[in-house]
Amino acid sequence: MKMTFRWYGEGNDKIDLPYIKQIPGVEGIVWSLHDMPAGSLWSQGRIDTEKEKIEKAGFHIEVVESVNVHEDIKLGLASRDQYIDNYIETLKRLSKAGVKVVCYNFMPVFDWTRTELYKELEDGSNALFFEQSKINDIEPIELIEKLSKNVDVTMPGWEPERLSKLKETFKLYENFSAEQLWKNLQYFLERIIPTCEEYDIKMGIHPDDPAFPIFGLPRIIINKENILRFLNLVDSPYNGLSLCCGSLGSSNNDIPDIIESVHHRIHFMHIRNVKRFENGDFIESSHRACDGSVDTVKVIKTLHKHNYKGYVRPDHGRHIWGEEKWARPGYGLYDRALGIMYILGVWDSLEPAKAD
Ligand code: DNO
Repeated sequence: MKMTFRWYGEGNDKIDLPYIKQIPGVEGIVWSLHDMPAGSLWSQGRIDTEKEKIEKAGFHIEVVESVNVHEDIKLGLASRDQYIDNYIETLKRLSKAGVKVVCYNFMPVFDWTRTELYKELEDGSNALFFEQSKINDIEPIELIEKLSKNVDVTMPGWEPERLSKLKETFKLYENFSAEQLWKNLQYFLERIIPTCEEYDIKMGIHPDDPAFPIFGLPRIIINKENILRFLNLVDSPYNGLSLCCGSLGSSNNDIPDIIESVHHRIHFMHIRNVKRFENGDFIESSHRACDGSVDTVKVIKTLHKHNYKGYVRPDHGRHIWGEEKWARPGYGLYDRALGIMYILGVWDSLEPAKAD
């Protein structure tokens, strides 16, 4: 496996690349042009500047997370083709720059959703938290306003252009079924995958987070059955997965079992842990298997068993040692660095012993 670390870019992430360089084993930066609205065409100049910056710091740029999918594509509106054309051209440009894997999601309206960003844990750290009862009686915009009060960065899925149209977007999703979403996903894949094959760029869909419907919106990349259905929509190795243990772990999924079935189509792994409670709430925990509901050791063992050669990154975790004062919610430096050491520790223990 190839270890990577997600970085939000200069001026948009308080963690500096030289600090990331000090984490053992990190070879690549997972990046994006975070200011590009979904559906826009990325300029080759911007891509190349980012590439230069990251490579100069000693990392590869082979994984992009995310190239966001325009809402009209998810909704299947007539205007979708122009956005798909832009998507295809962006993929070609990324491939020319050396990108190998693109992570994206197909969640209506929102990206990942939580009800609290800094829930205190017993050990004095804090973490992202999802409280089922809170989601049931709050309007989406109210939730975002409440959460963004103490956050001075734009969070994925909460981009101003998305939020300004939230009401209209929700209207478009009225009476919109999961089957329609499947159909629109298939249309999108049938259009982009031939380019991916030609330009050798692998697509990895990210599961829905949380992995169940919220605010009455359908969510489809949520369990093994649906993941298998997804892979058959276009049966090409280029149509693959960014398998996120935390997202799938937010509901009762057997992730090692999913990996057993689909390891050959996983291009990117997000290895992290969440602790699920009986009432449907969940909280991000340390990466350690015994701290959460995901058996991260078994996840790593299963990948190792199948000689997984794809990309991996740690994810979320807690905010520790006071870093919530400056780090992006869910994207601190310390717990993700500890997560990497845990993942590599388990992985290395499975490798042949060092010769004396
Ligand atoms: C959450 C992330 C997601 C992910 C997107 C992929 O922390 O894993 O925001 O980047 O869903 O498009």
